[in-house]
Amino acid sequence: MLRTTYLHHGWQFAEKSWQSGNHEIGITKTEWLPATVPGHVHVDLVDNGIIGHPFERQNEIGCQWVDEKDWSYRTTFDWSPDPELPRRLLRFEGLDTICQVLLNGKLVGKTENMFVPLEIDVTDFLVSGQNELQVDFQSAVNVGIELQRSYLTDESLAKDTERFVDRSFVRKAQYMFGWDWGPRLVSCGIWRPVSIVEYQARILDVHVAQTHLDDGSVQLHIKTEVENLASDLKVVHLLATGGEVPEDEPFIIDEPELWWPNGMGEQTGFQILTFITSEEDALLELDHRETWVGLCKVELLREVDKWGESFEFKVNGKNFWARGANWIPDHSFPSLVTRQRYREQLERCIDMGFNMLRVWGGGLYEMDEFYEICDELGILVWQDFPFACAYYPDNEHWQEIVKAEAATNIKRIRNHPCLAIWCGNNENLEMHVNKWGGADKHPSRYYGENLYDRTLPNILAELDPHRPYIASSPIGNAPTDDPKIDKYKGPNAGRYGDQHCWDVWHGRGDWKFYGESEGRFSSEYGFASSCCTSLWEKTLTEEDWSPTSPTVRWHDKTGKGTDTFVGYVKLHYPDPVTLEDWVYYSQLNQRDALRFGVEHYRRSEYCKGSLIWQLNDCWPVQSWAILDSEGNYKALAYELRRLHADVMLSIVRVNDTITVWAVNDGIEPAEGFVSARATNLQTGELLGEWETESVELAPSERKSVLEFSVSGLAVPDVLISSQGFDDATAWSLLAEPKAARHADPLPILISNHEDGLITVKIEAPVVDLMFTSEGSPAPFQDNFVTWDQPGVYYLACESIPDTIEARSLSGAHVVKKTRSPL
Ligand code: BMA
Repeated sequence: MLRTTYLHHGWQFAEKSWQSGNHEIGITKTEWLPATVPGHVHVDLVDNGIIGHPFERQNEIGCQWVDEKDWSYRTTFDWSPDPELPRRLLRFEGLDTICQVLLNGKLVGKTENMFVPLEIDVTDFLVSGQNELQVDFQSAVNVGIELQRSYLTDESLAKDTERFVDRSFVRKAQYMFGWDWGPRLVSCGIWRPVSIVEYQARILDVHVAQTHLDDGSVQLHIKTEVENLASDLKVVHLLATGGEVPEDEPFIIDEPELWWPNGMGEQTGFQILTFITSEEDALLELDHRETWVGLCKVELLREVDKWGESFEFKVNGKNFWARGANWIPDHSFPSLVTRQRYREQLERCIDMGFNMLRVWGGGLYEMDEFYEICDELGILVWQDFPFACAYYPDNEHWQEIVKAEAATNIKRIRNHPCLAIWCGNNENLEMHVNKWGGADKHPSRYYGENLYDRTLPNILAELDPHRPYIASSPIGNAPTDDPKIDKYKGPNAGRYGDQHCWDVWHGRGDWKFYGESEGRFSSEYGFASSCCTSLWEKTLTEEDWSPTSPTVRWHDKTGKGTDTFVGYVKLHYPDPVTLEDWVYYSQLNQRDALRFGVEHYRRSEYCKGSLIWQLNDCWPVQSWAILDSEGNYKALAYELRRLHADVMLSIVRVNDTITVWAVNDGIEPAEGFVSARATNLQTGELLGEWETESVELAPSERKSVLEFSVSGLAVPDVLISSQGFDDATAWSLLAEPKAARHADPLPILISNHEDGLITVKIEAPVVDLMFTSEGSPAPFQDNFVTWDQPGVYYLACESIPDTIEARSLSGAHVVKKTRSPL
């Protein structure tokens, strides 16, 4: 049986120039110090007390030197030969990035690609007894600069060619070089497991290809790649439920149970176990692999129609409204993302009603665990290839590199039913067409095009031919002369293909401009806010505790100065004086922005999906993320459950007229009544009430169901709320939150109602009542709640924390806990 022995013990690391006696005194000398593998050099430097944690205060600046140095890692391990297992590999699942590997002092391998495992045949290099293993990393920054220089020279391009940057020349997660939400921590390290693999024969790949036939049946075709399969050995595939299935011979599953994304059905699947065994002895097992198969077919419709060009997904023959967000790498040092962390993050996505995530091109091909959990939970994955916001070298040499990288990762991911679509890159086409930063310094051609238009589609045609592929996002074939198209140009134009709507935030600013987006599928749009207070507590010291302190500003990479960022919030909310104000108001403004945006897209007759920028953060920062880097819910996260529900209500106000819309993006029709009421914000007094007749909504139907006038009502005093169907709700103030006249912040009584439920008693209406416990969102099912009547309310909760703080738009509330029933 194949044996894997992990080599994760006894590692040490040191700065390389020190070993050769060339160190710069006072800056770079470190001795051989204990290291963690898998890991990253910054983490080892923190653990050894050499640098402060780069996430804290402004330590990021102080550790930039780390990336300009070369680093070595070494360990020893004992090994003795096993004649039953004559083949011996040293397998690195991931090396970050440019390095050479020495075994017992001999150079045995090299790599320059973080995304591809390195396997080295060490049969001739291992010695019986103690072995010495060393990995020498070269600075990715220095190598990138050198490669960039020579490539630009060879191509006769100017040194300062726009967006043809050093990172384009290193096959390493691009966000590590710094992004507009992430620190620049380029780093290096043995970032994935390392092992000695010993075997006689082994399985390299199992591909379970699916063809969905018109009669509803599914044809499966299993093909296995093996190494060293002697003539007396064979490959066998068994269903976990019993029975054998053939190798390289198509077979049909009649009446299959299909795999569906969240909200459309079950995530059904089955396990196929593949063995290398012997012709004579069926119990002999030389290697095995498990493949989880879910039967699912995703299509992407991009058809010319009366509005322009569609962009709509279909799963198992059914059109659906895609809802979710963009996933960035979940940590600045991706070796630290555990299976548990993936699970927590992805379960949060389900809680927020997602059915799709886009793995963005400035990051990674994620680890197997990510796709496994997406399979299990029903989250479709839009997978970008890792190229973003830059030109890339694309001559034959680079085409070969990208081909090999893509092939490895396509094979690794393609069996997952969650995988919906491949995309060549993030925004590179749009960058080239719209000449970001000004036309003069752009190269005349679209460098990288060979990769996205030739290398990637060719290798996909070979290895994963049935999955949709787009060459870039955004993409769309808008005519250049249609005056009706929104202000975006080229691939980002409205009404043609998907859109990244950055007119809001980067362009004209305020979120009201979402109302002008004509996206057929909004694959990126977002509004930034602060992380939660408890995360600031881990990041700042007392002197930093203000919304405009240099450290708080450092943890904002959005490219907007304080005045603009705070200004966006102040358009709607009061002046944030304290950091706590800033957390609260900026998160509410983000919530309002995406409420407005998601509702706009869901009311649209032609938009078929929304992927918010961005789900997560890789460090403590103010960004567009829905969850801060500790996974804390920002205000928007709670609201997304409502915004992503199949049946959603949306309140639209134009002058004195209120229209309530109802939208059904579920697979079942909906029927019910919709009502609305206007109440006084200070007292809860009823000012008006309206109701529909019974309303029917077919799947995919959206329409206005109720219209009424609020003329004569005192705008600052009014809250409009609406409810309908089973449990759809919506609310809106008539005034801007900063201009509304709220009740005074009266004390709030909280009592334990029964296990898992608390009662909350309020004496006056509350708007956006936020419960926290020591700065983190309180462990209540709902938060940022709005209740338009004084009274007693129930909240599901995991536990009642010892301390509870509460604030609403009225101000801070005194919270009194009582044991008596309310
Ligand atoms: C788009 C993304 C990211 C970026 C975001 C916010 O360009 O693809 O590159 O972080 O907008 O600016």
